[in-house]
Amino acid sequence: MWGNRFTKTIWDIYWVFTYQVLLRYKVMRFQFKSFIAFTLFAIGSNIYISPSAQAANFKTNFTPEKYNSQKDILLNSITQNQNTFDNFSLVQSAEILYNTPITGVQPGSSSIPGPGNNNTGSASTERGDNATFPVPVSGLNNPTNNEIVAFLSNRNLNNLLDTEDTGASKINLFFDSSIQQDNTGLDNLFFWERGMNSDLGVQAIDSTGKLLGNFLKLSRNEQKSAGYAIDTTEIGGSQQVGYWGVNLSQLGVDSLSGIQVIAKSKANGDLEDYNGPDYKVVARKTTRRVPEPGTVLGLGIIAGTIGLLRRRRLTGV
Ligand SMILES: [Ca+2]
Ligand SMILES: [Ca+2]
Ligand SMILES: [Ca+2]
Ligand SMILES: [Ca+2]
Repeated sequence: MWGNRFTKTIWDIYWVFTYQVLLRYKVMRFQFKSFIAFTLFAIGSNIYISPSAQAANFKTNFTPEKYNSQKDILLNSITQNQNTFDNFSLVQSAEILYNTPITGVQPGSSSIPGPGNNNTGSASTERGDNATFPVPVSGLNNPTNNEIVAFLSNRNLNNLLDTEDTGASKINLFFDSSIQQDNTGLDNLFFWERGMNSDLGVQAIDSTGKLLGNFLKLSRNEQKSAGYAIDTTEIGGSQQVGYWGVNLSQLGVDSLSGIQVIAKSKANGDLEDYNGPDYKVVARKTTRRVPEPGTVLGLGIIAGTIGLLRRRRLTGV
């Protein structure tokens, strides 16, 4: 956090300096050297002062408390650092960029355990065995963008995406509002993964799907128990669900419109096996943006400098 503010201030000063240099360039060329030096310093501060990226704990508050792993488990709120909040942005649209296709479907094939079980493909829509569902699960059909949205745009933690162990996928998920960094110290993105046995790649995207910031691998080893288990259609028993909390600083961005979620697989030519992540994700809605001290300081410097330059021009100094 401190690094962000410091960097912002450095950049504010940098722009003021640039403005001054451009004004004076013709008469004071020697300043160009210090301009270059300060440019390098500003770039350096941006590169070397990176915010800390430590995974934080949170508690999933759900209904009913005495849940049934095959039925609806509704996300009520999240508690983190003694703050409980329920203002979530949910997935509003999706774009499948890649999803290993389902193959070898024959009469009698099924996506559920038992004879004829077909485990090909990658991400599919999934639900608890007796959970409600917005549309039927994709099963042995490749899922559509709209089906993915249907399963991720509600608070039912027993509506999710299931990825086959050797499947690979790359899907853009857009939230219903822009997610901004703020100074609450709370995470911005909250993921749950069935089985606590898979990894998930994440990167921020803008409203056009353009990649922003840095790629982040959420590791199965960093998952903590979310306090419930689910038994869904493609598995024969209940599995514990784990969670990850992600702050925008871990993704190297101040805001995002969505995320690209990535499952890697050696069968797809990737260097790693993510072991088919089975996940749900929500974002914390940004309700207010409080100016950070660094920004206020930086804006003050800009205003002061512009005022000074104006006065100098007026008085002919
Ligand atoms: Ca499947
Ligand atoms: Ca899993
Ligand atoms: Ca089942
Ligand atoms: Ca899986």
